[in-house]
Amino acid sequence: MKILSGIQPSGQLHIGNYFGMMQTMISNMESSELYVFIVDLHALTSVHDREKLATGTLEAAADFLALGLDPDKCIFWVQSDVPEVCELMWALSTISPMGLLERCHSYKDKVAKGIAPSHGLFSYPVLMAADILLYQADRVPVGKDQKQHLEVARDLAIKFNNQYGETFVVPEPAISETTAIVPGIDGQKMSKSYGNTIPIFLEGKQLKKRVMAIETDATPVEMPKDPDNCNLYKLMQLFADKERMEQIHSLYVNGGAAYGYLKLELLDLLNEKFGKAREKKKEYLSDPQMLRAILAKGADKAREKATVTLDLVRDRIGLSY
Ligand code: AQP
Repeated sequence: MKILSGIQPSGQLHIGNYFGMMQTMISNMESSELYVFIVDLHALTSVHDREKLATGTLEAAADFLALGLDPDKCIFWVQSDVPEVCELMWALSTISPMGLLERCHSYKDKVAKGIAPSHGLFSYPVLMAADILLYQADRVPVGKDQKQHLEVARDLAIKFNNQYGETFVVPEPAISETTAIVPGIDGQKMSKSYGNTIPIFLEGKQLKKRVMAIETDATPVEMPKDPDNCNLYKLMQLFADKERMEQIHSLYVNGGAAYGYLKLELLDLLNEKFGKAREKKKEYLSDPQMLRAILAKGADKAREKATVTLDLVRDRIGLSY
């Protein structure tokens, strides 16, 4: 089984990225043929600062490795190091119905949030389809926000196969119900571009400030509260064990849940979960040459796979003469 997923180096990676995708990818390392990549070409749709993109790419790589990804047990690379993906994107663009792309809500959401409405942002789902189809992935673990983009990839694979003959594996999304949409500190989807994240690698006072800023309502401590409508409760669920969550649930429904106290508990749980990884990340970042070497080796492996698919595609569509 080939499992593939990518992450944008468009800002500090956050616990939504971790629970929505990174954790699943790392846990699949032993049992699958795993493809993990840093999608810097996608990040170009929102990051136009050279330094930010270049640094963000190395940082995202360090994040993944520090969290436990073993580059010897997967193919781990940077998207732009395998430019074959751009050629496949073009081929797919020529069969992508405008209506299909116009229905994608992520484009509209991002424009509404102030990201410039470029052609690149609009055609993001076609590049994502190329990412997936180039490596013939069977499954793609993503958060719920990417479900529609996965459907575009499936539609394009089916359309291409029908038009030119069996070529692509039709990929399946893998979305965990419990972590499908991790809320940000303001209750919207946690998102780098919304400024509402809890970054995985934030620490000390800055992390405390962010956790204490989680928005909650003004219900007094002793009054019952609705856990299903509480942002803090949803975040606690990601970290606390089952027994503690039962106690917290009872405090919510019967009264007695103190938001300030729970936030401090969440802070402890965050430090416990990510403390070691933070130290490891510093080690990786202290040796950027080693990071680059790991990524270059991964790109070589990825390109070998990409070339096989692209040769087949070129032949199917008439680009080999
Ligand atoms: N809040 C979230 N809950 C669950 N999963 C999430 N993901 C992102 N946010 C959440 C999943 O993380 C993976 C990598 O995402 P990405 O960085 O490539 O792009 P994104 O989904 O657009 O993430 P952001 O933080 O919202 O980035 P910006 O603001 O730059 O667009 C994906 O599988 C995603 O589903």
